[in-house]
Amino acid sequence: MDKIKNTNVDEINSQPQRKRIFSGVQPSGIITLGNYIGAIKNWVELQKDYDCLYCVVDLHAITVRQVPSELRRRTFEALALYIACGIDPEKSTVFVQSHVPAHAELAWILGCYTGFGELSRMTQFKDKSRKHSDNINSGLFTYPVLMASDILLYQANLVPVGIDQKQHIELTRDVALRFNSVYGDVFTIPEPYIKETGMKINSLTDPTKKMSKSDPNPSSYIAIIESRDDTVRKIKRAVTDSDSTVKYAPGKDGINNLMSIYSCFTGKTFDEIEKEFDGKGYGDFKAAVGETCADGLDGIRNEYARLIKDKAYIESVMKSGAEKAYYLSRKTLSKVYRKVGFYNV
Ligand code: ATP
Ligand code: LTN
Repeated sequence: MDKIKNTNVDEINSQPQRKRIFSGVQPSGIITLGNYIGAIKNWVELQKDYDCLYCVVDLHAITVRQVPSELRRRTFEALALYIACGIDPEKSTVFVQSHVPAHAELAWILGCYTGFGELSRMTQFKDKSRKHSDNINSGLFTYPVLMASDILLYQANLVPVGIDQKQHIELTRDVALRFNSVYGDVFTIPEPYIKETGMKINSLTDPTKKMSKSDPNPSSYIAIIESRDDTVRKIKRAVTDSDSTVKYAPGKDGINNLMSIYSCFTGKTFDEIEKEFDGKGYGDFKAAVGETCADGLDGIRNEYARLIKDKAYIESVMKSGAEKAYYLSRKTLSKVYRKVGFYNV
């Protein structure tokens, strides 16, 4: 059995048991406004009331072919960006998935409790298989099992994500319930945490599709760390319909999307936004959304520019995060090993 490294175990054990949160983003591209609004912004708010683990899920990222040097760089940048967005490594555990071997170990076991049929129904698998028809690998198929392992390993109660991940969390619950029904109460059954506004930010070039960091067209997304000018310009050019009244309505995907973005930064309701832009055209509205969005990201961008130069600090966060996560993960994994009947010496 592995030994616990430098982690201050007493400190971890003495912390009062708060409800636990786990979430992650893949270092598969530059983190977008969709990732920020749908996930990371909520992570920041949840830190004050929960015991949070936030992970850069690099094992998931290789389900799609990655350039190794870019994956390494993006992993580092993603972790720096978590901190720049307001994740406080003193409060939350921030780490890289491949630094904690139990994720892959538990995934093997849970794979033996997950149906082929269940995995075949996952819409993300179907979408990604269509997009990467030259590389439909088994990791892409079992991706949700690894995600279930991430969550169940830490006995997470809540998982803050965008709406696209809801199906994976439902599968996680099903697998955990199945495992528990055989072996007793091993896993906490997690709930998704999905905010109504911002749960799906759409592409700026095709507003019927989700904004995605692996989209080959950079005009389709706002990267959190791009320049202010790029943000304002991309929003100005965002695809909208031929109408000109700022109104949230079915079929007006482009405007609905910009209204959601505006609402997330200003806290205004759709009614309030409609009133604010009554009698004004799309041009005025897009300019306001662009400026508001750029203003909202300014602080993160400045902090990121400072942090990214501090390699020693980012690596120290990675290391201590991995040590804490390692300790917690071992607790669950050794229980699972015992329950399924693995021989222990
Ligand atoms: P990829 O393009 O590589 O599939 P992605 O941009 O879709 O990546 P993920 O790493 O899969 O991002 O997702 C990280 C988190 O961000 C998840 O909680 C996911 O639900 C959320 N998220 C991703 N895109 C959006 C979006 N457009 N709107 C809201 N939430 C999103
Ligand atoms: N599959 C998620 C990323 C992810 C995740 C997780 C999110 C991997 N493991 C655990 C929450 C909890 C995605 O957004 N594609």
